[in-house]
Amino acid sequence: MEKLHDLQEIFQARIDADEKIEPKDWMPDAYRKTLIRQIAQHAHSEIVGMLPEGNWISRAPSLRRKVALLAKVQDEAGHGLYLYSAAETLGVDRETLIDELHTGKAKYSSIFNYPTLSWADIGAIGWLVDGAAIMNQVMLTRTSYGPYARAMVRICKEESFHQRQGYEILLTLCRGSEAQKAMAQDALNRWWWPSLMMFGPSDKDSQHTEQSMRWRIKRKTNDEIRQQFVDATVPQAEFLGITIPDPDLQWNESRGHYDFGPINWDEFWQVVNGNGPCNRERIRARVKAHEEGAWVREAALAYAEKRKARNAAATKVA
Ligand code: FAQ
Repeated sequence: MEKLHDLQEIFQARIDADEKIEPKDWMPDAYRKTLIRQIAQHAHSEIVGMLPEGNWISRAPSLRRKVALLAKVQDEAGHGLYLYSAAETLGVDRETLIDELHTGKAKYSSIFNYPTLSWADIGAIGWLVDGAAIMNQVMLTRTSYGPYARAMVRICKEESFHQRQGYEILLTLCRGSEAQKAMAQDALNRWWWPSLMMFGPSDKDSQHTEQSMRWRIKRKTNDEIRQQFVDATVPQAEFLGITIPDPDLQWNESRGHYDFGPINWDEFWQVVNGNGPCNRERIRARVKAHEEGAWVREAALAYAEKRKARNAAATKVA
């Protein structure tokens, strides 16, 4: 018992000294569990996040837009792969994680349960959703678990390209005809509040924040990053010339931040618990893709087995 207590003290001292924790290091079970939960949720979000945008690849308005969107969607698949790999270093296997997604046991970001109704939505996702993801993920490049922190560095660089391609789509629409500007405004109206929800419940209702901050898995609270996002995004909306759909939004001189209106937490929990506009459709699409890709996994595994056998035979001969 005493030994466990010592290990925990040493572990916390390493965290407090900003050392990275690596896969073979001792770590408390709850730290491991929290990381698996968060990294898996993050990986699932990247993979499910391909669906709303994938919906527009064949309808992109020009070849240039199509190439950029294709590259972005492929990047999200790559992010999912780095993150599943980071989760695997904690002793969980990928099949289990994917199974938990497909059976509704695992969560993924609420934002991907909203539909993409117009081309402007692709701009809004890049600008707002990738913008929100970056705010959160820049903090995670300094998270205490080494493999997660390192995956985040590359992911952030790619997300930053995504954010710019989204903003540029909206800038083009907002400098275009009245109808194009109206499309951009409509996209902002629909994506603004769900984007603020991405940061998770407010600090007073967040179950995990306090402990995750102590372990330096999280470096900022949900409300802190949400505020940072609002402060950075309001001037960008002003530059576009479109209006954030919040009558309570105003600069607060004494706080040095924008005040904003109340978030509809009932909607958030409905979406998180499987009752958003597209939850069922998203999981159905993922399960279908997994089933249809079974032959690829089988072929890859068979090839790996064959190579292993060939290498073993060659070693024997030598
Ligand atoms: N949606 O106590 P907290 C992206 C759950 S990546 C669904 O505050 P925590 C890239 C939470 O899991 C977007 N569930 O939890 C891209 C917990 O439930 P549990 C994803 C949510 O972990 C762009 C419960 O509520 N990014 O977008 C959400 O300390 C474009 C209580 O919450 C990440 O995952 C939500 N929004 O803080 C891809 C970043 N919020 O597990 C394609 C890594 C909370 O106890 C296109 N994750 N919940 O059953 C994190 O930083 C954290 O996990 C938070 C939540 C901040 C999301």
